[in-house]
Amino acid sequence: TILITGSSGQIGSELTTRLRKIYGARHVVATDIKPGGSGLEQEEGPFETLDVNDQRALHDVAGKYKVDTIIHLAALLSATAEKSPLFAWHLNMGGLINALETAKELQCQFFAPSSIGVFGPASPKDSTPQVTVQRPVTMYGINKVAGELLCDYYYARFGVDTRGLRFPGLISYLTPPGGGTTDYAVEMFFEAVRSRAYTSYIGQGTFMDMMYMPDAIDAIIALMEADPAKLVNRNAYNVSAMSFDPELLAAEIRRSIPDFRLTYQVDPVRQQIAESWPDRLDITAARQEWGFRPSYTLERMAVDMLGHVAARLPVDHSIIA
Ligand code: VAH
Repeated sequence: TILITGSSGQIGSELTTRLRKIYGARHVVATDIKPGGSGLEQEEGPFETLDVNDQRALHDVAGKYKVDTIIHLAALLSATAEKSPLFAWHLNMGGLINALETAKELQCQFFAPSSIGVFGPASPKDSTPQVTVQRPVTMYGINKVAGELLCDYYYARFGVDTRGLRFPGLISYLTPPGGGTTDYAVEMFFEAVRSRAYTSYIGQGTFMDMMYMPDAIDAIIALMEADPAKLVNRNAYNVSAMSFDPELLAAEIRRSIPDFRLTYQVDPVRQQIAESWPDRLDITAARQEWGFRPSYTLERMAVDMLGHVAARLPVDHSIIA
């Protein structure tokens, strides 16, 4: 049985649905601090309201369902964490250590996402290596570097089978991202369909790694099912499917919505975060150690995204060429 924390978040809501399809709804326990679940789950399954900072509650829920796998997604993302750094430290680090302690006590396999946010200005920007300088300048990045080291420690010291992925910006049509820096890419798709115009808070020429949510979900499953003997970099693998700036994304959207207009109103805080991150990751280790291969390119993602967004928004669908 799998326990997911943060199951109503951007990754959690799609991962819960997918895992219930694969392993059976009753084998996937969704938990979130928000009561009642995301409402997106197609298959009903167990849900528990859970604050990951309450270790006793976390341990009790995990024991109640006899879980053997913990997927710990509950956290604050980069922009939100910069607004409340102390709260972010306590939630991101307190939640993680509680989840790791529970995994240790119940001998669970463990997954926690890391991020391109672990890299900072001193890291190589292009083809950022799997192993390189990690001196992030954001509270979120600090949390993710500490998180990677903690997960490696629980593996080396206590034998907890911890695995992680350094996610790029994730793009999905089901659940809006919550408080990230890469969220502009998701917003651009929705605004393109809604109003055929978008004002980007990230500046022209600011490249970041990105990936479509289906590829992110596939990567989590592939990593968790990978042969442990082959895993060297465990916490956490560079993964990415594409790299673009607002201009490139807008050009792709214009293939379907020719009169789409992009303007800029740069948000200095999120622009500074974005500029501290890599432009393009090297994903060799993930490919070599567990066969990571994303299937959505920017072109293919844009067509799929626009189709789904149009289907969800009350607009006349003829605007999609
Ligand atoms: C964020 N979407 O923007 C998250 C992610 C790499 C970006 O960590 O904070």
